[in-house]
Amino acid sequence: MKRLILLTMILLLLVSALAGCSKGKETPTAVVAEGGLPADAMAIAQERGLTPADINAALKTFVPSGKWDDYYMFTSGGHSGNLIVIGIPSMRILKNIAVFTPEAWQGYGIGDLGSEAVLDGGNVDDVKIRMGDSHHPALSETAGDYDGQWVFINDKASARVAVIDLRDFRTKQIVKDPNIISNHGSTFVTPNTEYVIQGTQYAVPMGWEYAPIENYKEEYRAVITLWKFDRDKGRIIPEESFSIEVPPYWQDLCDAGKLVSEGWGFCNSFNTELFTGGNMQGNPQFESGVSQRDMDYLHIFNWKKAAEVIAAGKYEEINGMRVIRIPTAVEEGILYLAPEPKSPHGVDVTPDGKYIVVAGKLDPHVTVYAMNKIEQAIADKKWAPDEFGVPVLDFDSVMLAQVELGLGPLHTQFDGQGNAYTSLFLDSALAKWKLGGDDPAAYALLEKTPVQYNVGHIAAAEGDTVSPDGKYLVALNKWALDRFLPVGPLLPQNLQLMDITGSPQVIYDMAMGVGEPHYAQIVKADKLSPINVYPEIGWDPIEWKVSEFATKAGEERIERDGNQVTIFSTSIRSHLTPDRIELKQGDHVTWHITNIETAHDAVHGFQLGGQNVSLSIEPSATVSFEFDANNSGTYAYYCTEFCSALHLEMMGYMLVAP
Ligand code: K7E
Ligand code: CUA
Repeated sequence: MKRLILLTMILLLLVSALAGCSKGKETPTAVVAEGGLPADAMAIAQERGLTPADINAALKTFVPSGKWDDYYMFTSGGHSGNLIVIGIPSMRILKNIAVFTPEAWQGYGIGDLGSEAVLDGGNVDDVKIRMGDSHHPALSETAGDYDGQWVFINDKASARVAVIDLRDFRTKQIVKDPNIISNHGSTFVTPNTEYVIQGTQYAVPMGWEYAPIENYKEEYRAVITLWKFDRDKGRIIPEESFSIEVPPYWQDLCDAGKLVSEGWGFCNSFNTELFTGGNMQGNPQFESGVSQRDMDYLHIFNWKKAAEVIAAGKYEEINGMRVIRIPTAVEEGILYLAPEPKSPHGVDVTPDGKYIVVAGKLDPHVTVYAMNKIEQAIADKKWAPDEFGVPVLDFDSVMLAQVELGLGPLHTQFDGQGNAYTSLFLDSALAKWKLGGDDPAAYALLEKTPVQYNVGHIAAAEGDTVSPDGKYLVALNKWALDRFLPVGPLLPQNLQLMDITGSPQVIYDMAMGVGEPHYAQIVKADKLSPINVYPEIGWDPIEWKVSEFATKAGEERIERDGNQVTIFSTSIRSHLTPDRIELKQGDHVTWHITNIETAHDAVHGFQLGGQNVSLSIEPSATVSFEFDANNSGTYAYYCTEFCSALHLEMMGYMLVAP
């Protein structure tokens, strides 16, 4: 065993030395050549009980101090309502981007008026929603490839979609679908980010109006919404967006077609039984009530045609959203269904856009549909209507292949080398299988790799593009059990990094104690070009222009108009100006702070004791907040980022006279 370890070490060091040759001066080459095998390496491996496989994994994932990762992974934070940025292969958390839930470090939704306005965009009726259940991030694409400019994510709980700008990794917009109360098949972008796709989860009457549950079939509906994205504005434009009404099946995941299937979108569904619960009224539980039929329906929709139908005015405006009703969608050839085995969960389009892979939770197979077969079946009118008049395409005419993988197949990813990978929730395994093109007999299961445990989504490097990278895949596991030091009954998630260059192998377990990741996307790091400092002093990060409240050094002031007080402040290492604020009880205060620094990383934070305010004032940004000085007293405000040796002195007094 010892000799095996030693041999592996030498081999690996040689390999890494050789690999280093091409990279120029600061490579391990010199170190290894001059010093040979580090004398203590063996001892360390022995002392820590590392196997050759462990050493291998360590060398593959270790990113030395000061070096950067090769990929960014954007993973949903689930019911933390956030989006988490992780470096691959190190699996270091780089940022937890606040999206649907306020977060104090980023000064998001805790006083800052810019982010409060973003959050207010997602309010439901008169309820200020300050949480979310984020599921599926989608990076913006150009020609079916991630372009590194924007990322979108949905909130399942309240049917909302957020826009995050990758110049500064901040949430810029939240929109609320006016007709549904929960979504799930979102977000997925069309190949040039013309639209952000959002599908309903649980059907409700349009606008979630009240209607007796007995009227489910007649009154409850779902929609597939195509949110129009304007790249120049960096915003979703609700007035240019539209929905396609669909039957009240519970739509689940969606994906956009690409290349040969560009213009089409796909969403699967369950509860085609139209079951409505009632376990206290003697009915079965939901879980069995929605799983009675052998087949549910894959929804196949043509968003390009739908956009033309909208332009031709064939829609109804419902709660401010243009909606193509079911009969119009059928008449115009926008909407079709295809049977899919038992309660499917994931639907994923292959990189070439030719095949659509559906995985059924209660069926051990993945089912592969071919786009050319779908188009042929539509042309040949091989269909029969469902009970809502939507054409259901003949299963055998559109289905190309079924591959038995194991128990609980959920989600599928691709490596760009002809292989597909599907998560097996019940088996706690990753199945690697071969895509067979147009030949059904060529599809085959290759191997299964255990993961720990109960894997949900998986994400492969550049996995949803027209040209996946292969190399890495991350298993986003739902259970962690015994994998980490115990931290009480609420456990971290286990994100497992896998090397998929050969036989898939787990090379890193990452505990993520932030929120349940559902889906993630992994993008080449060099595709992003984030800024270090906002472009001009006084920048409004949300409006992306100089704020009208920008304050220059020397222009700091306190203005009073009756009981309306406006404060124009600046921050610079190591003082806040003004550092003394005199108020009267009952004043309404609007306070603008400009960070007049342009230095990289010279962030100042701001908290005001006794008020619910936490700001992050990044270099050159202007941030505003307001409050009522209802209580007299003496308060301290200070910078919360340890920005300099004299950071503790970066404070001020706010006096509120009775
Ligand atoms: Cu958790 Cu895509 Cu919402 Cu599957 S979803 S696991
Ligand atoms: Cu600014 Cu501490």
